[in-house]
Amino acid sequence: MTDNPVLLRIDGAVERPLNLTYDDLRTLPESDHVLDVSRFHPDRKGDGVALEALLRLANPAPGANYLTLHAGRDDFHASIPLPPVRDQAVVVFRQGAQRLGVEHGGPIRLIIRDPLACRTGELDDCANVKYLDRIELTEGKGQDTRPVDDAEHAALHERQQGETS
Ligand SMILES: Nc1nc2c(c(=O)[nH]1)N[C@H]1C(S)=C(S)[C@@H](COP(=O)(O)O)O[C@H]1N2
Ligand SMILES: [Mo]
Repeated sequence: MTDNPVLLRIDGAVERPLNLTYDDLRTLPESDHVLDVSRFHPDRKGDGVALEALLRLANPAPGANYLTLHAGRDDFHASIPLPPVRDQAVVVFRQGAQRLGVEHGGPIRLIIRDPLACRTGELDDCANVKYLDRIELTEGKGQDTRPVDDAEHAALHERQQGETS
């Protein structure tokens, strides 16, 4: 199954952990799909599914109140409160009929429809995690490696040079 690997795992405080492949995402009901995230963010590309649709399948435990977004590729992690992000986030995985390229943060990227500016709150642009491979539900805040000050933030963006900025 090398051409259809697991791209995204949803685990932690959920009733039903999920291991999602490209085809699993692609074949979700049409009403779960969110087309063309450039409508929310002019510089960002792709089509996805509503985070809420995946959470509905995984069924978070009653006490789960944070969601930690993990990117193994560059060891980047953001932990954000669940209630405000639930109906705001889109899990982007394709661009039309193509898989989402790494230059757009693929194979999976989270996009918050209306993020705050960087480091102004929990649901900021820095939480739009690229190369997302795991969403972990927790009781209380989890791992978060987002930059905490201007210098760290500038250094991070410098390291990401060559990607979309
Ligand atoms: N995996 C991963 N996702 C990430 C980052 C990162 O360094 N690694 N940087 C974050 C930050 S600080 C910002 S502001 C946005 C930048 O997204 P862009 O490259 O599409 O502009 O991605 C966020 N997602
Ligand atoms: Mo950022």
